[in-house]
Amino acid sequence: MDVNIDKYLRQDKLPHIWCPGCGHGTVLGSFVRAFDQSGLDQDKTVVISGIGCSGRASGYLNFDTLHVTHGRALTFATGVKMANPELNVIVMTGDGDGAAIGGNHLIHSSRRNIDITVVLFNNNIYGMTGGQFSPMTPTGDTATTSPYGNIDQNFDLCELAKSSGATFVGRGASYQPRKMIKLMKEGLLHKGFAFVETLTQCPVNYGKRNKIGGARDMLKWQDENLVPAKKYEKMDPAEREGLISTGILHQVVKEEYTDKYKNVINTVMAGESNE
Ligand SMILES: Cc1ncc(C[n+]2csc(CCOP(=O)(O)OP(=O)(O)O)c2C)c(N)n1
Ligand code: SF4
Repeated sequence: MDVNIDKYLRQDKLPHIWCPGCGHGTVLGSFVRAFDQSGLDQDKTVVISGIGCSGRASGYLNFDTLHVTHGRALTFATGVKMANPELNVIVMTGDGDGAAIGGNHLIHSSRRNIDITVVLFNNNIYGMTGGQFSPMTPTGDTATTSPYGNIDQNFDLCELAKSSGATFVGRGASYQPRKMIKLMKEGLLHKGFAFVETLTQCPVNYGKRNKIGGARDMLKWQDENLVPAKKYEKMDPAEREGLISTGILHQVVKEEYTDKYKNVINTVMAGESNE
């Protein structure tokens, strides 16, 4: 059963600025459906984004939203969650916003296991500023800042979040919106730091430049290279070459940060001392 998404979108902010064929709309559409299925209260939810094509997502969403400085969505989100732990706090970020300038915040938010859900739009490039390489641009790929091929090694962001302490880690893709909705719903309902990477195509600044083609070819590429996590785990390393695992990649229960902080406040209020 589909959902009427109108109540989740600010109609006066439409039409959106995303290019025809961009995958960002699919990620946003998946998010509102996941949110609807989660049963969370729209009026007790804050969505925060940085700057970038991905950062526009908060502007289109009919929630309490903050559109903040480039790379700092997680720092603002941490402040909101610490000020009122009862709120559902969601961050929408790009691979440049969240993994380059904001990469440090991603590591430390994971480490704290603070109860925030991150949706990271990974289009392998800086879309909004015209196609500079990001930490997610694969080695050898072309960008305006790497006309002879990117010499950096790209991250596996899910591995980074997991090893930093995130307690929910998953990867979805614009080719598989139904799976992405399910994944995002699980991430929203998880208590602790939930990191959801979404693979989204930027045909304008990444696909064409790297000879993958337009939106259709980029989705076909996803179709040919995505593997469900359970199947991926059973494959030997040589078979995995070039393939990308999707679905829930990691989920554990661990004490959440604002709960720990509440304990500190209670200790202080009770006049107890550790000294
Ligand atoms: C402090 C600062 N540095 C750089 C910029 C310029 N800038 C705006 S958006 C952006 C990159 C956005 O890329 P990404 O986060 O991958 O999102 P996309 O546009 O690809 O969705 C940059 C570098 C800025 N606004 N502020
Ligand atoms: S530049 Fe790329 S990421 Fe930005 S709206 Fe266009 S297709 Fe999407």
